[in-house]
Amino acid sequence: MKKAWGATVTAVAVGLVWAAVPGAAQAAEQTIVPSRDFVKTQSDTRATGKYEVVGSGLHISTTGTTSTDKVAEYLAAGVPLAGVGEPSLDYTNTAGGVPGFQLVVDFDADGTPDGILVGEPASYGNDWWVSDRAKQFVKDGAPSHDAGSGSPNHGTLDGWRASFPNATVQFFGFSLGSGVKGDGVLNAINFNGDRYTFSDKVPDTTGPTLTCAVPDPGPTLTYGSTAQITAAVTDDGSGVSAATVSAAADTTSLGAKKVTLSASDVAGNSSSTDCSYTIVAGAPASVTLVSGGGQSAPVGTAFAQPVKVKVTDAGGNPVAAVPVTFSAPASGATGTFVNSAATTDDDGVAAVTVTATGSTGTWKGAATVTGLTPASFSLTNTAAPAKRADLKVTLTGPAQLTRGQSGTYVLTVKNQGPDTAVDVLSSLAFPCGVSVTSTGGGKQVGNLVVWPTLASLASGSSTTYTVTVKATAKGSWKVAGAAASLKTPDPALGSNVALTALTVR
Ligand SMILES: [Ca+2]
Ligand SMILES: [Ca+2]
Ligand SMILES: [Ca+2]
Repeated sequence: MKKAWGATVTAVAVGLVWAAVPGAAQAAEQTIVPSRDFVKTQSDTRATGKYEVVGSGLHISTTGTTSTDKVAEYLAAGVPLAGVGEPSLDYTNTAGGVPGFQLVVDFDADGTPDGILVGEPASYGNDWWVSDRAKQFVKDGAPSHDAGSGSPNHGTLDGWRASFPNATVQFFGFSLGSGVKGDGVLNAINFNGDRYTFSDKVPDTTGPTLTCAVPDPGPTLTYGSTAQITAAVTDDGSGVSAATVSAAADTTSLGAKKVTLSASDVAGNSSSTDCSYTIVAGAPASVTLVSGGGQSAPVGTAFAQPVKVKVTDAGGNPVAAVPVTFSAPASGATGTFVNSAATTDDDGVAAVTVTATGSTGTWKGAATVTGLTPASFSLTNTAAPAKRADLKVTLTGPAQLTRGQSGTYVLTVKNQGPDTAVDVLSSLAFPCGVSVTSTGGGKQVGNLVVWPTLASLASGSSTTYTVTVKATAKGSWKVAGAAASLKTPDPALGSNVALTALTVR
């Protein structure tokens, strides 16, 4: 035995996970997969020894009688020696020697193996012996030291259990050799109440892997289209029963969706995954007027509400990001658009602001989407209301002058709106008791000063004229200032004249 028993049990015990280890009370059929379950750190199969799974058995053989003729393999146990019963090998011998049962035992329960109990019923019945390499306390504590067994230190398992009540079996297995030529089939190992047969296949206990054929969060599929959501199926165990699985996509409504796809492997394990996809609106199928038709607006002004049209697909779903071109008649009653090339929003709506232009009357505009019948809308241009400008005149000047004295008058004309006053004519009339000495740019006709027509006076603006006079005759007089637009009606003419009194002494 070349193995170091000091190898820690915990490191290798995980190599074999029993499907069900309820204890000897519930004996079970177990399967050993050598490639998975034989504990590699314990293996002592040498160069000219070999094993292979044949059916549910393990064919073992050695080719000669040298030291390399040995087949010895172990499985993790970790159970009390007290409970393992009478382990045995179910072996069909073809030729030569037969294997013995091997129990790697931690006799003092300190976690470290101390020796191997060997059972060779063909030679010694139910007598189990330990080799000379076992620890001294094991050999000393052997139930019997009588001759006639495999070594001087031996006994029945019950005897060993009585001597070492806390002993634990860390590994169990079999050994043929070394130096023994043999050939046969190990049909089964009976241990701890269970019967272990062999298989060269690791049992497949996990379902296949499904990979959605489309990445998260999924592809976009068109409303109303026919589409399959698929998943690729792989299984590195028993293999898949179908390479792909699929389900029809639900394209009857918009939005994010998912479908659960399931698949099975050959061993019957199944698994599933959620495949996500998103349904979006289809191609534009119609453009219709939403609002804004039927409005009226004076020529030159914007219609109060924008004209809105909606683009939908065949299912009536709004289609976003569709270019819409608005158009109006080239002449006559028509309109202009703030931006005639619009694009639908997420609600499928494109809107445009329209200004009435050209002549009065009802006209028809169109919203056009390539390939679709345009949506039309009617708008009415009404006559622009007359302009109005309320001019207000104020006049300042001296209330008294003595003969020979000069005075200054300031005429202020203010446009109180709302529109621009066009062609504003202003004048200032003086009594005969004064003579005009400076007209402030105006033209004098007798004692009347008239200024050149002012082309326009914007709403809120004002203009002033300054005239100087000299008193020439005693008396009480009035000075009158006036202004009027020759083109723009004034709704309050009373404010267009201003008078101020003058006494000359
Ligand atoms: Ca020990
Ligand atoms: Ca599988
Ligand atoms: Ca006025």
